[in-house]
Amino acid sequence: MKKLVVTFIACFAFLSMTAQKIGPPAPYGALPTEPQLRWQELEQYVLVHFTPTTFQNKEWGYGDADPKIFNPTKFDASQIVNAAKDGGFKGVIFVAKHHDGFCLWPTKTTAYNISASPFRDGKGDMVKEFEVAARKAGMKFGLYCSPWDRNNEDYGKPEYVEKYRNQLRELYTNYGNLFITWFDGANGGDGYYGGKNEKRNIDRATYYGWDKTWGISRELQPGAVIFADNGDVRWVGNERGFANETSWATFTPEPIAGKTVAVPGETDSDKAQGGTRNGKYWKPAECDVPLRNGWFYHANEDNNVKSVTELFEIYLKSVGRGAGMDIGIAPNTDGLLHQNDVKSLKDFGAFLKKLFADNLAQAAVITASEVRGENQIFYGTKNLTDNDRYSYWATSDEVKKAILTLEWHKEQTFNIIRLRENIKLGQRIEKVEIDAFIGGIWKKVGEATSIGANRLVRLSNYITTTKLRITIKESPVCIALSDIGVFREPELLPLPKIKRDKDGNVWITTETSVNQIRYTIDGTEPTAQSPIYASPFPFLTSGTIKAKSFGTDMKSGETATQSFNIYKKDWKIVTVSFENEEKESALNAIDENAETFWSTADNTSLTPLPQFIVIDMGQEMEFTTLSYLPRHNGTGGIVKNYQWEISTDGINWKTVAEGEFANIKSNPVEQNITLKTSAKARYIKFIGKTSVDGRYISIAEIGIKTK
Ligand code: FUL
Repeated sequence: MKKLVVTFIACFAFLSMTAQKIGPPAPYGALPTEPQLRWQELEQYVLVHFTPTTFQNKEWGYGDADPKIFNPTKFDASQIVNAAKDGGFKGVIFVAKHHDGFCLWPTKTTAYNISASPFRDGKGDMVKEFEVAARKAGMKFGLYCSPWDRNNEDYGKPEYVEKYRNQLRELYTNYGNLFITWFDGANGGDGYYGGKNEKRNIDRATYYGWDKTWGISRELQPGAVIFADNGDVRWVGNERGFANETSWATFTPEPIAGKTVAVPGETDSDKAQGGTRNGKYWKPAECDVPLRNGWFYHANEDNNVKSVTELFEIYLKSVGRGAGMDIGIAPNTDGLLHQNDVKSLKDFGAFLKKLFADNLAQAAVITASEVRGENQIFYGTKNLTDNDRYSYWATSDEVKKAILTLEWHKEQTFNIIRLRENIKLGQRIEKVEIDAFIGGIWKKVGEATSIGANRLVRLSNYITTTKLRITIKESPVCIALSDIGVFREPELLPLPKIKRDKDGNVWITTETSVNQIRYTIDGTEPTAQSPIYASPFPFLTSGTIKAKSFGTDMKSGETATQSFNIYKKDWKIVTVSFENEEKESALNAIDENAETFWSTADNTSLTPLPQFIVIDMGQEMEFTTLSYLPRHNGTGGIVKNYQWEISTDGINWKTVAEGEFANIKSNPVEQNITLKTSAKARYIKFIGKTSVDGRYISIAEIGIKTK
């Protein structure tokens, strides 16, 4: 026995010496910093929005809210943080100040802060409460402090930048180690500004002196990554939560249209979705998306909380593409997360846990077509399943193509393959192909590009096999792969899709067939007693339809929810301020089709703003909500400042609502404006006063709701 141990040690020493001779592969391209490595390991975190804006039921506060309205009497940071933890999220970013300028900690920089509110009798510090709750839950903590401040009288002047930097100093000094300092890109525009109520434009590239401002984070929080349009972690360029199918962690920022150089605070968001192969910097993407439609809590979105199916799609298109998944959660006016949000997070967390509980690759015999220097200990395939992101299987310098084969002694069923590179050596692999041995032959079942820190390939079906093959088709340098995972996704009954056609009939369908679909039309949860969906049915009013799949065992799937405006069959366009080249196109605004839109720009002309559309609803209607659905393919013409007028005779008009659709450019969801009291009218007029691109307006749909 002793002899055996000695021989083993001798062999190990020999192999180690050989390994030293061979040495690790040379790093390739831009490399992550230590804080970036820690960030890549985190994968999932939440972003909490909670300010007086919540109490105003808005998405962007104007900066004029009375601090007295901020009184969340049941506030419990742990309830919120623990709900996120249950969802599998490992970090919490708290919005310490949003665009409304209200500071959620007792800052010395402005009186517009939590001390002026009734919360904890003016002695509260919500940033601290979130920090304590996060640390208690074993989660990382980060802070967002909005550069844009619609309350501050000095906004636009150098004095404000000084104040802002002092806010950052306070935040980065008093709340422990942060994993991220978050800088959003919405900047400048109209606001309260100490009572001036005016528009203040700044040059987002130069005004904040980003180098110096970010320098505060570097100095006081050296372990944090900076998130910004062009930070250590880049904004993915949309608020849907999706990175491109091919999304490189490396990125060379490009100047935005009209500029010649790329600067720290801004970048071309279209390019950010895919990154840059061999980009100059390691700047992985963060995909931020709210759990509901908006970043702030709105009671009318209680039914619009994303389901596990929707969250998992986001997960696959963010974490599964080497990016971060940053989900927005929003406490209600009590200061708690609504039960629907808590449930969806909990179900999602349980789903992920189940999915990743058993890595089938660990039970496989894995062989590689080549191992660097034949050194199995340092570079062998064992390193692929040891749960260490930085131990790795490598090939010799000249070997840039290779094959890994996984073999089980009995059949396995799975549909998700995970690959990770040792990113300390850069993002190396160009492309892989995945084959399974089915019916005696190798069949291609998947492929992937941009592997990097984490790549999930979801196969189109579950596969049952004893052999799986991963072929590294292309790499500019030798391979350094750290992980392979093979998983079976827990089966969920398909989430129904609820649609209404142009005749007002509702269709409920599922992608794969199910035993039954049951539904409700009053906003309540469908149960085994609810009506069975058999064929399309008319639904001409406004309201919410919910549907669920049921299996043969009568176990149910997730609830699908769809809210509808009043049906518009008898609606007509009375007049428009601009007749598009295609005259009929104004009808696109009332055709129940979210894909088509009316716009006041065509190939020949572009008329100045404001622009309007007048609609005859065919008869007098009573309603409480007016809705505008922006186009979602492109941002051209999306309305920012709006005005709604109504009339009973089409001659005398009354303005019932005007304001701004906040954050509509990044998050173009349906905008529902609820009136203080219900209104009666036959004619409605929608005026687009300004648009996000300032040139014309476009409308996918206009609608009304009775409740
Ligand atoms: C954006 C902001 O304008 C939104 O209100 C929200 O805070 C989102 C996370 O970032 O830039």
